[in-house]
Amino acid sequence: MSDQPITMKDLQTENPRWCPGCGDFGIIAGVKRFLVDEQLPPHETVNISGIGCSGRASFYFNTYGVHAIHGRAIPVALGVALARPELNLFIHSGDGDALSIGGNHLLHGINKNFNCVFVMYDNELYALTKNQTSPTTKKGHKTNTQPTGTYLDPIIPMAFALGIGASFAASTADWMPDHLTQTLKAAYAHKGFSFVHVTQRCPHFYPGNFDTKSAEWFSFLTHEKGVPADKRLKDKSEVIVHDPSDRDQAFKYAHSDRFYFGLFYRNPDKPRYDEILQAQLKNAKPQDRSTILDKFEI
Ligand SMILES: Cc1ncc(C[n+]2csc(CCOP(=O)(O)OP(=O)(O)O)c2C)c(N)n1
Ligand code: SF4
Ligand SMILES: [Mg+2]
Repeated sequence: MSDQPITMKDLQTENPRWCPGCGDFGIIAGVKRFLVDEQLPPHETVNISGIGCSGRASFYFNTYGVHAIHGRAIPVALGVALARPELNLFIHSGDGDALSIGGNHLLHGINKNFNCVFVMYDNELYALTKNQTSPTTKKGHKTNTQPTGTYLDPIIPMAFALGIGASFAASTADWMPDHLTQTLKAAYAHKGFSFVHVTQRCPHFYPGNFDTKSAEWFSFLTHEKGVPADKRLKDKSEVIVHDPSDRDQAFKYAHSDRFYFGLFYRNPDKPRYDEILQAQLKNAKPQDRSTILDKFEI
């Protein structure tokens, strides 16, 4: 601990083992930029990840962290949120990690609404296991598990999050550092489970999936209580004012074929499991263990 301001250098670790041009670099840089902007101390910050290329994220922050098992970052994070609510908690999870093996945990994490920033790295495939179909792979896209083309329409992560009742749901992309950091700022300011979907490039297995040179295929959702449009791209793409309390409209944007980046929805009033439990613990009277257990004697 020192009185010096926290810098990007303080958060650096070994060099990430990701391919050149991987969008994961942009995402962790955005999270680090946010930590520096907010001066969140590394010893009070925890980054928890699942498994995948994206799962390696927790290695690359000089903070506390857990590289959990596949799909299980959320229950590990819930433990941290309950035991150490004062810590700044970030979860990193890929599209496969979050929506396949971890789908069950994601739905309960969203429903429990415990306080964390959940960052979903969506490159629309399983990258670490070498180009396999994931729940977000586009229909018809050829992968190593469905070489004639992916059979089903993809699950839409934003529609899933809104459908489960997310109290905060926003979307951004790895190549928009300004927008990414602003989105994280809004996510962190929200108290509850902040679902942040990040469109992520995987140049190794899916080159050209997202056209980062043009801005015509997406729109920014902005509002005075939302996330401002990206500084660099706002004049090159459509900017729409969207009230983040309007869940019906948020669903319409989520279900559109067009991409929308920004704050879709926020509900500051959704009850929080962690808060409820903390309050109960605070008021609980100590009881003798055998008195409790004896009640269950048959
Ligand atoms: C229990 C378990 N099942 C399967 C795997 C194999 N596995 C490792 S990563 C992965 C998918 C990762 O995809 P995603 O979450 O999209 O991450 P990405 O690599 O694309 O960042 C799978 C199936 C595993 N490690 N553990
Ligand atoms: S395989 Fe794709 S997601 Fe994995 S490190 Fe390489 S570019 Fe990134
Ligand atoms: Mg993936």
